[in-house]
Amino acid sequence: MKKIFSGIQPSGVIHLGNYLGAIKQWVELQSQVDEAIFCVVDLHAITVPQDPEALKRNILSVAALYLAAGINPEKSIIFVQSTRPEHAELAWILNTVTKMGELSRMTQFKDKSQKETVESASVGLFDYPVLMAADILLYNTTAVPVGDDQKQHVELARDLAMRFNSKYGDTFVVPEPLIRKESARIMGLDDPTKKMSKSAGSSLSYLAVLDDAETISNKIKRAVTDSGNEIKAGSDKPAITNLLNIFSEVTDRSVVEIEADFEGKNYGDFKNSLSEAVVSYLSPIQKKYDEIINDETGLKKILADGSRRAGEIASGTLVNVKEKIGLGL
Ligand code: ATP
Ligand code: LTN
Repeated sequence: MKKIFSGIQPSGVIHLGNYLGAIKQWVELQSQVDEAIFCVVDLHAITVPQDPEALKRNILSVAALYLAAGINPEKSIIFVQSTRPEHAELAWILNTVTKMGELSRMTQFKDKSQKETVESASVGLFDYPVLMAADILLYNTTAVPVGDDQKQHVELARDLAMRFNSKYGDTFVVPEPLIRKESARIMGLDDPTKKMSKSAGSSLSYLAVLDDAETISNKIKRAVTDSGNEIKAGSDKPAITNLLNIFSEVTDRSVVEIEADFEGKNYGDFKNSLSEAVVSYLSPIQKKYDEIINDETGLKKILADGSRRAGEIASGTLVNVKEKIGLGL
């Protein structure tokens, strides 16, 4: 049985990196597997400060985007993490088999706590990967489709599953990360050495999935380029390589074909075509998104149904886990 689970934090705008690195492959995968579960991980989002009103809006917005992208709620389960108590409960239990040293080595914690200091980072931020392991392990997940930056977290989930199994007997399925090479790491438009990110200092880093045509075209115009003027990918040309990758992803054509089209042309021509390609890729998604977000009752009904279906699986796992450990009466 193939079962996939993945999630995105409702902590701000969803950008093209999230979309191409995660959501795009979810849509393809949902029809190839036995079970697909996509979660809006709001408990993860609060590991850094969030405004309550904005968080509420962002939760619905991320869910609407899953649907607009083509996640089908009849095939897949879509739900909001905090509506299921099993996640926090299993995270607590997994905390007891997790080592401080393991969490100290997580690069996301190191990066994010550096923005403040380790002294003032929340314990939740430190514990973030354990909650993510709980998300994954509750659903007997076999594969976790994510971007490259989450590989280390999925490996921790594997280690915790194996450790628990050897301590208490076979309980958890050991999951694998599932990472698409082509779009594993979309880089920032303003700095091609850093991943495209919503929490980067500048909004020029990312193209948001909901950006309008003018914004997209302006951001692409201002995207940094490399020295020289050839439209060719290469390790010495990180900026143009990234733009070519994006072009390839949104048109489903190979980088080599696109390079051939732009032989002898300049960055200006290339950027104009790229803007058009991104706009025509995103506009049907944006149209669907508008319809879904304007039907809040319908959206909440889908999420309530997803939460109920998720609960049926998660509660079974948790009963089994507690039994193995000897918890309860
Ligand atoms: P932040 O920008 O605050 O670090 P984020 O943009 O990484 O957050 P997440 O909610 O942490 O957003 O990630 C959601 C999914 O998108 C994950 O599967 C992650 O691997 C993927 N992802 C995020 N950024 C990129 C990127 N630049 N390229 C490819 N995939 C990405
Ligand atoms: N940490 C992930 C979001 C996330 C997730 C998960 C992804 C939380 N729980 C479970 C896959 C499976 C991120 O994308 N930053």
